[in-house]
Amino acid sequence: MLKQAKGNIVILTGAGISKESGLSTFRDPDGIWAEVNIDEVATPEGFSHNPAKVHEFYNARRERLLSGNVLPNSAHFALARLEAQWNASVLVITQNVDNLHEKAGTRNILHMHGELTKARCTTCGIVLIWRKALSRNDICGSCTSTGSLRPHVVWFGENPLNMHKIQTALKDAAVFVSIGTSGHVYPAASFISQLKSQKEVMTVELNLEPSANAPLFEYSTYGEATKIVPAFVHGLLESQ
Ligand code: BV8
Repeated sequence: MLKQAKGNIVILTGAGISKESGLSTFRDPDGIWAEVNIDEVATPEGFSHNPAKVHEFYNARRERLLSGNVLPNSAHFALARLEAQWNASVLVITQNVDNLHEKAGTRNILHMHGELTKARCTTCGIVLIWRKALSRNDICGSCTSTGSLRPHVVWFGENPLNMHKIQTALKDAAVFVSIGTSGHVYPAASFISQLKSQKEVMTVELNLEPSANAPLFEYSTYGEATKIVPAFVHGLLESQ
């Protein structure tokens, strides 16, 4: 399979790639949505109904991410190595709001669901680096309004970020690799069907178990990301 791989690589990642770094996934039995109600913490309605509850949910995740105990794993490092050594472009499109791809060295990355380490002002729209707890008492450093800062995260019913750049990259992709995602959340879950109707694109799923979109992928390997992703990247780099 890897012999034929050449050209631009687009990689979609989900929570599964960060699981072995100690971050929970969403839909696994021990996932986040087993603990909290999606509608209460990951929708604009939930935020307007009880902003303190939503701030608490994201503050706990931000604190965990920045605690020093959550580090990139060998799958994140393998993708950074691929970007550095592949003879065409490598773009990571991540659904994750953690910063582990960047901490592993990935530079060419698009977060489509936002970032835990950023806050956005609902008054002036500015996006700020934010590494501490966020609450209604915080003041926007740009327009000085109080209580208008929210997590810079995309909730259900909100438009994902960077969609124009994502569509452009998908059109130019020669290889599409989906890693650690269950294929339940749109529009990310629709990328594979879009690519199937496009020119020659090699499609690969690397996941712990078959995702909802598994039948649509040409190739697949199942196992833990820290094992199957470095092996896949090694095979790609050896084949070029
Ligand atoms: C939008 C907030 C319009 C950030 C999240 C009906 C049909 C189709 C669509 C819809 C519909 N009804 C509503 C919709 C739209 C909705 C949607 O898709 N709903 C679903 C539930 C049906 N989507 C939206 O609202 C999106 N916006 O559609 O706007 C639009 C459309 C097109 C263009 C422009 C505008 C907004 C979606 C974003 C919502 N925000 N979270 C946060 O708090 O983190 S979603 C949440 O799910 C996270 O962002 C997460 O990234 C995302 C996807 O989850 P996964 O990453 O896949 O995680 P999951 O736990 O599900 O799976 C983990 C996988 O890893 C598993 O397969 C597991 O086996 C594997 N794994 C586990 N361990 C390992 C492993 N793999 C390898 N190694 C391991 N060790």
